[in-house]
Amino acid sequence: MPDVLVIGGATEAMLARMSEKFTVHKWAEHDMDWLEENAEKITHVVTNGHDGVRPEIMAALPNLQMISCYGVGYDAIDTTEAVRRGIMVTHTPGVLNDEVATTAVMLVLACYRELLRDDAYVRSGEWEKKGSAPLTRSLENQTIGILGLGRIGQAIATKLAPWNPTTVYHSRTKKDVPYTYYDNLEAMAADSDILICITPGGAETRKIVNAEVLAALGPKGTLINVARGSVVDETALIDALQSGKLGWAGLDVFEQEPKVPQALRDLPNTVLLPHVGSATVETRTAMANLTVENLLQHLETGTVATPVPE
Ligand code: NAP
Ligand code: 8YV
Repeated sequence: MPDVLVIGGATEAMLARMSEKFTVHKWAEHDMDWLEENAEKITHVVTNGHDGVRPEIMAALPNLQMISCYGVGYDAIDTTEAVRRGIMVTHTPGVLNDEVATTAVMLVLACYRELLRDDAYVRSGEWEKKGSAPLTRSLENQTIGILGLGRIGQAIATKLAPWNPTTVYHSRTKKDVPYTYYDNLEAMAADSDILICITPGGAETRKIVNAEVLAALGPKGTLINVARGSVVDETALIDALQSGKLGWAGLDVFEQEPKVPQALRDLPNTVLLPHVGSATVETRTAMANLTVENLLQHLETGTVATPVPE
């Protein structure tokens, strides 16, 4: 049987299906010494969007043919090197659009309607002592700027439509959609009440949401990040939230996951999630199935269902 190296969190169901066709090695149980001894036989890698494949691991595998990523974002995999070496890389586009969009909507609502503050108000007994909680903001008729109107960005726009927004977007290219296109992110932020980040991570989008973009979004503005932590300048974000230059932030992703700066945790105007955009049983099962199907199809036919565009 061929050998697959599993990096990161594959589910038991994934491991069981892979084991029918592969000898499975879990990276968590090994180290670089083991890898040197066993490198030649490993032809396939399964990983996730967070762990990717570290450059030294990819370099150590001379016969690597394929990397199957359990997630749509693959910024933690060096695709330039994969292309150079003829290594096929696959990911899981499409099957998680609705779930990640739901997470974005949940963060928007939690910020606008102060879900965490009001939940704490009930639990702490303040409601009984002080009476009604302070009023919140309505999500009706807001201008929503989407940074990255791809598969998930379009699902977010659709899911927010019942709140009657003016939807605008910035991406590299203009799309055939009924939303206004901005070729300048700062200009879009200035016109938006909510800025939702849903681009890929990586060098091209690194810190594109910078201090200027956050200032343009403004004291009444809300930043939502369900993309990658690298897309937002986290230091500038903390400064903007602390100083009141930015109103609220709902974040599913961070620069150094799972480390989240204490300053973000201390702020009352943040809602923080542990990178769970796609993390429901149903959606993770669909992602897991596609990850394993790509792996098995590559083994059996040399083709795959969902390669990365590169
Ligand atoms: P997609 O269909 O490829 O869409 C990506 C969008 O980003 C496209 O509209 C693209 O613009 C735009 N974009 C790329 N580079 C840009 C740049 N430099 N400036 C402005 N816009 C840029 O991808 P998707 O399936 O929607 O997924 C998007 C990302 O969401 C993933 O890569 C991943 O990082 C993140 N994600 C997060 C979670 C989570 O758990 N929080 C879950 C899933 C995905 P063009 O169309 O013009 O090229
Ligand atoms: C996963 C993601 O959390 O698909 C992505 O890009 O960020 C998430 O769906 C990630 O792949 C880890 O499994």
